Amino acid sequence: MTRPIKSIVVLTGAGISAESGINTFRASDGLWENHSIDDVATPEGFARNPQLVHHFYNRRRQQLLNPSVQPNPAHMALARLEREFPGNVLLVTQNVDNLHERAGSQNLIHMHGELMKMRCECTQLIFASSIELSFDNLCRCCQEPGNLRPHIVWFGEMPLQMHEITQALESCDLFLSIGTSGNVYPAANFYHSAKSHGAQTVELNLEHTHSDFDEHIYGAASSIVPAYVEGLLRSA
Ligand code: BV8
Repeated sequence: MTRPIKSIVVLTGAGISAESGINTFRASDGLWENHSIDDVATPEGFARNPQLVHHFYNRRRQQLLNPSVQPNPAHMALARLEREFPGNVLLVTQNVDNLHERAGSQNLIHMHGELMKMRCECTQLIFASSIELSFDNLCRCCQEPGNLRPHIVWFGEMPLQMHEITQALESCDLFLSIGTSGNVYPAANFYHSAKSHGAQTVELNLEHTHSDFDEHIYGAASSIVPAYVEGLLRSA
């Protein structure tokens, strides 16, 4: 007997933004723009060659700002779920794009950071990022070059707001995983935490992953997510 649904946690990954034209992490076989993950998505890589890493994120920022990249019906459906569901909906995304907020989602945690923000390594102050960030940019706090980095969680760094996420996973009644391969931790363990605290767990993805969710719904996010949200709202 499943308990009534009063609280929902949704985890999204790169697959929800694929139909908006943003490459997924896996489809590049762990290579982005022909760069190895170690070179462009680790603190060691940034220390070795900050200009290479700034160039890598500048290109992804430019892509995100292309007018052809817009929220798709899956992003819109999750914003509708937050607006219309008679309970709490927390959206945790692994994605660093801003498509969820542009679709209207507000109760949103970017656990891997945000492409459109930069951070001073001395003061930890966060600023809206200019499109082109380079080693020479001065941070507004220290007024010195060389302190700014993308506000991105790299491999080997602690994801953001893990305390809030853990609390939500332990108290939710329904956990939805959308468009993620479950290859990156600790996000890949979230369903297990929710399930062990009695939540129903549903995976909505293009292909099967290795996790034993209670329910699997396969297909393209822009069609399966709106349909699933419609059903959830009708039965609420
Ligand atoms: C940490 C920012 C500890 C960068 C990213 C346990 C075991 C093994 C390894 C580890 C472990 N614990 C920690 C690790 C190390 C590491 C890790 O998990 N490595 C992996 C590769 C094995 N984890 C970390 O380092 C994390 N930190 O654990 O810190 C710690 C503790 C104390 C103190 C300090 C530290 C930090 C990880 C964060 C890395 N940063 N992003 C950037 O984006 O530039 S991760 C990166 O991968 C992206 O954020 C991406 O979103 C994310 C996950 O990938 P997915 O979103 O799942 O994307 P993917 O392409 O893989 O899958 C897409 C899916 O969508 C597919 O299934 C596909 O079928 C589907 N799909 C495609 N199209 C559609 C679709 N579905 C529906 N519709 C479609 N149209």
